[in-house]
Amino acid sequence: MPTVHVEKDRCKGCELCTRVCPEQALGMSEKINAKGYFYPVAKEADKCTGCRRCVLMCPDEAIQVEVKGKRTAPPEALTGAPLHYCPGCTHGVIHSLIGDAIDHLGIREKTVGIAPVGCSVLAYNYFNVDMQQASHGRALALATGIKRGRPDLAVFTYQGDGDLASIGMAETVHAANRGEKVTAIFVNNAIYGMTGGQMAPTTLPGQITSTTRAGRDVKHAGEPIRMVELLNELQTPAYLTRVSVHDPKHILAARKAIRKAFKYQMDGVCFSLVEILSTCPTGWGQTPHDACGWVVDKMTPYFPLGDKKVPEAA
Ligand SMILES: Cc1ncc(C[n+]2csc(CCOP(=O)(O)OP(=O)(O)O)c2C)c(N)n1
Repeated sequence: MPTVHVEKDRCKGCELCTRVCPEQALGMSEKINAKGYFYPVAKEADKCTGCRRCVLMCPDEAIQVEVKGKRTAPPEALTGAPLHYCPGCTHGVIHSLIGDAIDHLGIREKTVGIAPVGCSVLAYNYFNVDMQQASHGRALALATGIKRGRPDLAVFTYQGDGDLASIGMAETVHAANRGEKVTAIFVNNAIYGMTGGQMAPTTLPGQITSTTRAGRDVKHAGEPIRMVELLNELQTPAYLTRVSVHDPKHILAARKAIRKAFKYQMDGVCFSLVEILSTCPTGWGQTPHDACGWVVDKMTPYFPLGDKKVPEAA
């Protein structure tokens, strides 16, 4: 019978695991953990089929599943340091997917990541690869220098929408236009998370933020920027795709896209940008579960999922 292992003190009680369990095998604890959160317990353990949806959905690497003596494990390309993100924030899911891609391609020893300024400013603590810290918006300029100096390395940037699409817009467009052979992981949560939930270039029309109390007014603030579509206008070959991590099925699709993006780079094929729709339950003022629903209902109509550009060599 499959066994669910919960590292209870890593859990922040977001309940995303219990929500995605198709058998309702998981429930929440009666007691709190060392951080003060309720954590998942296998209340109906015999119902678990070992599907691993809870493992995929956990943003804190707090759950592993064992089936026939084989236990899932967090990627080696992650350090295992507890993540500082808010409960239910899907930055952690995206970290796991990048770690998975690095492990999958066996490139841990030659990968360099660039941490941004934003909620993921501490990403250098979480990836078990060489990391650099760029000033706000400059990650792709730094990535360009590293990759040109050492073309044998796998270089990726990890950037929020404020970082990549606002202050770093020029760096992004020019790195893509030059066809730098690096991988940009673009986390679109439609808000400036770190600084208190202000409007970002990707904030949706009518979306309430701390600086748009009556909702984004496109007459004054313009329409949200669709980065994948904007970069698709460039002639340079690239891999441009948009994915989401609001449920296990989409997490698997995102995993595929991130693996591909790193593979294109290692094959010297092209610049790649994977835009990932991500939640900000704190900034949006929603529960983690509702935030995942908001991605589907509000974000995906404006930011359609799927490949926008795939290189010919692919
Ligand atoms: C040059 C500069 N300008 C502004 C800031 C303030 N600042 C820090 S993070 C941030 C926005 C981060 O938002 P985003 O990139 O969307 O990432 P998130 O926090 O949502 O993950 C801003 C404006 C800064 N640190 N440096």
